[in-house]
Amino acid sequence: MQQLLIATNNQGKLKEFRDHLREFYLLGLCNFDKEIEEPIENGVSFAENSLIKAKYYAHATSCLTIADDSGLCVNALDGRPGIFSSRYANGDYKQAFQKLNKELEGKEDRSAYFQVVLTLYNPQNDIYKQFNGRCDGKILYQSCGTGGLGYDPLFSPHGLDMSFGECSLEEKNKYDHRKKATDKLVKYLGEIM
Ligand code: ITT
Repeated sequence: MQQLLIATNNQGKLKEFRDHLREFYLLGLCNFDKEIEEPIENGVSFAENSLIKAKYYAHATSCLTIADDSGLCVNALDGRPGIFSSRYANGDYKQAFQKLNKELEGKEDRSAYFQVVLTLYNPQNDIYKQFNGRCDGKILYQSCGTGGLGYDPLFSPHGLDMSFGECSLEEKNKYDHRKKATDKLVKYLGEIM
């Protein structure tokens, strides 16, 4: 069974990856005895930050590694918070939802999308490959549900009449950006292995 390191400190993401990659033997950062310091994400795009994380953790662990960089892009805010989604919330999503709704006050366009770039990195030869996923939808006026991760209770994808925070993981997977990207990754691994 192919072993893969899922390099994230976000437990919600890790849970989703575990669901998407059931046919692989997955390691998390918690499987390593020594604590690995986090890399500095100073890229200017999802692709750059995703590569920074994957390369860093692949070399720190010598494992074939998957990392992602993802975020919520709001069209009326010129794509913000985007790559700063995690920092925009700073661990307090209740406050982030209020901040986002305040910024959207008076704006008719509430369309938004989740974007992810996933990087598979091989530390033996420094070869990597990236996979994209996107999920379009809208920002709700109030937080709905408590499930999912991050901005899920404030986001409803096109075609679903509820927020990601209200639906099951199985339902979220029908629309999810990370699921779309991991499906491409699984197809790629199937072709090369
Ligand atoms: P790692 O870097 O350790 O993976 P992180 O949470 O800092 O963890 P990112 O830098 O990729 O990860 O930040 C992505 C943020 O975007 C994340 O913290 C959430 O706030 C948000 N996000 C990404 N995917 C999401 C999803 O499916 N549902 C809700 N929010 C999501």
